[in-house]
Amino acid sequence: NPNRNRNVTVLGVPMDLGADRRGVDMGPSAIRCAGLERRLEALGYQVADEGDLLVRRAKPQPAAPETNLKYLYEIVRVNQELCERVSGVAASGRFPLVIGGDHSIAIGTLAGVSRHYGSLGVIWYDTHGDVNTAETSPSGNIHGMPLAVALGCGHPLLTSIGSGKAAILPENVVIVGARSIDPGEKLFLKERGIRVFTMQEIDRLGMAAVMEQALAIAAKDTDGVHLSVDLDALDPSFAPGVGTPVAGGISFRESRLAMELLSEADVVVSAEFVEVNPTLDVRNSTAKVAVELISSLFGERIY
Ligand code: NNH
Ligand code: MN
Ligand code: MN
Ligand code: MN
Repeated sequence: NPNRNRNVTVLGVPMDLGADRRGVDMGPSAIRCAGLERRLEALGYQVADEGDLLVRRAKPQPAAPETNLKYLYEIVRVNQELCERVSGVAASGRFPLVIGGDHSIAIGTLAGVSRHYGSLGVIWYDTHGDVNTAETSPSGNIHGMPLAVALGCGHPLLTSIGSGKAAILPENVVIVGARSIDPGEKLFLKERGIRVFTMQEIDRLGMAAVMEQALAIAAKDTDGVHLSVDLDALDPSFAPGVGTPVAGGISFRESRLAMELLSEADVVVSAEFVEVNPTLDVRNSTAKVAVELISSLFGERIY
């Protein structure tokens, strides 16, 4: 059976303070409604859904003083709690599956998971680089920053979550599906030599070859791989319910293949699926896609 760890703990994080569009806080509910627990149980997993973390519904706040970071303090508070929760799940030997919520929650997930691995690889499946800092961000939205924070760069209140040292190293990180990278992000990624698989490479090489290379990087000399799936990596025709859709994305078939290849590789030790926004969705189709992809990641096969 593809996933060695048969015990999965689901944590929902109804966070929408890191994104510009409200409503992504309903993502965890939509993913549960699409049958997450039932599907994992049908695959033989023991699933413990621990429900949602509390996210305080802040009224629009000005950015934190002397920064442009929107809702910084509540995002810090929630990610500190998420870090402890994820760390507890990993410590108990269970697989942490985090459902969002906007991508700012990856800060807490990675801080928590990385405590338990000397060296953790990351596959960041996203349209965007998410390596902005206060200096480069065009929006001040923290969901555009979590990968930078995990690499140790960003506001000190964010980078000090968890151990206070960087959760991951640039040589163990890959981005898959990129088609919208801000100018400052390009510099950040190039300076650190982070491998970015753009849509062009997925088109030229095919998803199978891209995932093979991505795995070679993320799993090389690491003790495990964290998978971070931003549903906006998929083309908006397959995943319309996201806050920042960008045309020319990954297909559903390619995404399922990617998850199946990850399942076969048997190196993923934690995962998050984020940015499902039911207020922008069509009949919960994006949440359903998330559940299909999670099922493939956990070993579901057509035949
Ligand atoms: N790069 C933009 C920003 O930082 C958009 C980020 N939006 C995302 N990231 N959905 O995955 O504001
Ligand atoms: Mn049950
Ligand atoms: Mn994105
Ligand atoms: Mn993202």
